[in-house]
Amino acid sequence: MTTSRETIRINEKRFLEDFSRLTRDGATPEGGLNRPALSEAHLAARATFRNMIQERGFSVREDTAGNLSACHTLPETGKPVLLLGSHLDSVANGGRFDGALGVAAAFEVLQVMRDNGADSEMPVEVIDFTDEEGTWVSLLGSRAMSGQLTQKDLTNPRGDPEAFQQALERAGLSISGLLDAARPADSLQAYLELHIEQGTRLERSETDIGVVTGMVGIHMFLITFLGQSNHAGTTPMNKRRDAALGAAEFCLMVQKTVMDNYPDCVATVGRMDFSPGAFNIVANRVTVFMELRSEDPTRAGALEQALRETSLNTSAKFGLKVDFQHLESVAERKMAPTIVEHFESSVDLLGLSSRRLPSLAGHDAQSMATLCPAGLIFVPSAGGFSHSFREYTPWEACVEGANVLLHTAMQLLKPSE
Ligand code: HGY
Ligand code: MN
Ligand code: MN
Repeated sequence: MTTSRETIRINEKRFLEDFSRLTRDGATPEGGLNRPALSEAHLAARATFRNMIQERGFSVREDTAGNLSACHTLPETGKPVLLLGSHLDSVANGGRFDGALGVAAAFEVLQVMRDNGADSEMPVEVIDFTDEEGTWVSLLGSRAMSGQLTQKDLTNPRGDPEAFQQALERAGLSISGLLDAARPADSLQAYLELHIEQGTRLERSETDIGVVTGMVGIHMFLITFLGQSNHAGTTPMNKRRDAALGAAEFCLMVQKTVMDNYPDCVATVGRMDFSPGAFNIVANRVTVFMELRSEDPTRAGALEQALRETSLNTSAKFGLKVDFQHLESVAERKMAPTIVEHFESSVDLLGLSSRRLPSLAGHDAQSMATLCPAGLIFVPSAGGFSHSFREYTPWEACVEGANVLLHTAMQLLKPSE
């Protein structure tokens, strides 16, 4: 016999309206989002969320890491809080669904629970974490909240400490505030997140929901090739110490090394900075931004070592020097088995299909897993596209995901019999 609780569903119209409102700031003509953390567009999106929180009669909370939340009751009730959320920041020229869907779904869950008479003491908080995408530092806000952020993480953010300081000031934040944002573990009951899969496994297997078992570790490096700048016209080709050649060959070797020997890992060069950076000057300095990912820290370490050796061989070949600097790492994490099971029982209640899978993307749930039981569900990504304006998830799939989030939150909040 279905109880009335089991028939509760999200308000689809309000959910769509809220999602549309949360994806207006920084919208791109192609239909994506361009609001890297602490940019004007991102701060506008936060102001929009803050207004929505106040309009709907919830309390606004912002911690010293800039994490912005809607609280049903202020955390002073002393009860451990059930935290739901994701992130409103995007990558440069990213998609509409990465992060924003999770914040909108969590906000809808908060509202529909209140609509259905959840008592005023219901300790539920909906959060937008700062800089999940690592425009400055990966999972910045959730690592700050979980007390994992160190001074070292903040010394050379993406190689541009000055720009980081300006961004912090723009947002009214500070390094000391970031390092002071940790929450006590006993203040949280659990953390739940809904996110797009950003891959094709769900779509290919025609599965409604992905229940995430864990996330890969992510390791970021700056590899700088150092040569000698010289005239592009008068310097013979065989007399050059051209940093561009070392960087280019290294980039190709990253791909070859992984595909030949580390098929269980991925590695990416997403940016190269040339200096002096002019048509008519042989580059004397090229910085390669490289990251590698693996579920297994030992494999990640072995791949790093292999690429360090490769960088030395490549630089020697072109008469260069090389500096291989570890920038930061996000550790691989497992999700709480109890939360996995709660998600799966919600999937069953809703008559949906699900499969357990690891996440090859990083998520705030990865940080939160060190503080409290954390869980993450995926909804399918059309064609697997993400970090691109092509990112898309059919709306009915978003609604299904939000209902799974809702019923899992209700299970966790249900007073124990
Ligand atoms: O990079 C990632 O895996 C995530 O989208 N921040
Ligand atoms: Mn994301
Ligand atoms: Mn992302």
